[in-house]
Amino acid sequence: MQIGDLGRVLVIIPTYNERENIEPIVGRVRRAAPQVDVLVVDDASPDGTGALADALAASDDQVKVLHRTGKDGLGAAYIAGFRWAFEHGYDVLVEMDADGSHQPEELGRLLAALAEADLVIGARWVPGGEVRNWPRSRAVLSRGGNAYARLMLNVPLHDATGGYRAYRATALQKIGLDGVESRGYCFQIDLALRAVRHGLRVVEVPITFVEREHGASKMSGDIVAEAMWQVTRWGIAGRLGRDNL
Ligand SMILES: Nc1nc2c(ncn2[C@@H]2O[C@H](COP(=O)(O)OP(=O)(O)O)[C@@H](O)[C@H]2O)c(=O)[nH]1
Ligand SMILES: [Mg+2]
Repeated sequence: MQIGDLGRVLVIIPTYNERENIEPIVGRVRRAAPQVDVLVVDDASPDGTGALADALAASDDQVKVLHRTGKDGLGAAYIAGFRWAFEHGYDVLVEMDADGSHQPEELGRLLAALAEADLVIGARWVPGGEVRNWPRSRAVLSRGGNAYARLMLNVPLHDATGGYRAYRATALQKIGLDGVESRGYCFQIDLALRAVRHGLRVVEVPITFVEREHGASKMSGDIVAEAMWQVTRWGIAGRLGRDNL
């Protein structure tokens, strides 16, 4: 559905074992932004999240579900969701976690900022941004990771790992998704870097990130290692003038 001049907006929610969260999050999006459609991208969650999403879709035309065959990482799930959105003619693609960390009530502010941008990142580590209920270790990891990415990649961003975002479809088409190989959370850094390198307008808007109350985080050592390794690689390639992102 149309929002102002932005066109048709789709909120993409990737899920893996989010049984307790899926209904509340979809409900909150539908209430906070009734014009916006929702696509749940489920990686065959063993806990039955996919079936719950199907039930929501059955009673609401504005909710859709994309089922994938197995757990394949956040980046891969988003790319599948983006391609679905292109096929279905959406103009704005929003990334949102299922666990309530990204508050649907803040979506209006992200979309408003998109009037003057190609990519809006909901940012925690900017003035006005906030994180609730994170252990100190997780905050240190996120701040440290962002500081490292900013330094290595020379991008003017404070939350390149942030996953609450709004993209113009044209921006993603310009970036091109075919060469994106990041599977885990470094997907977010990857796309932010590509957006900056392509000369797109990237804007950070402060958000309040609220740690999940139900279910478990899928963050792992492998995901952190992939991100560290990739940022280092891109950083060195960039300094040598060889990052063809
Ligand atoms: N489809 C899909 N979703 C995933 C995968 N890994 C994580 N997610 C979802 O991505 C979002 C963020 O993951 P979460 O575990 O909350 O990470 P954290 O917030 O960094 O601790 C949640 O909605 C997860 O269900 C995956 O491999 N496939
Ligand atoms: Mg989370």
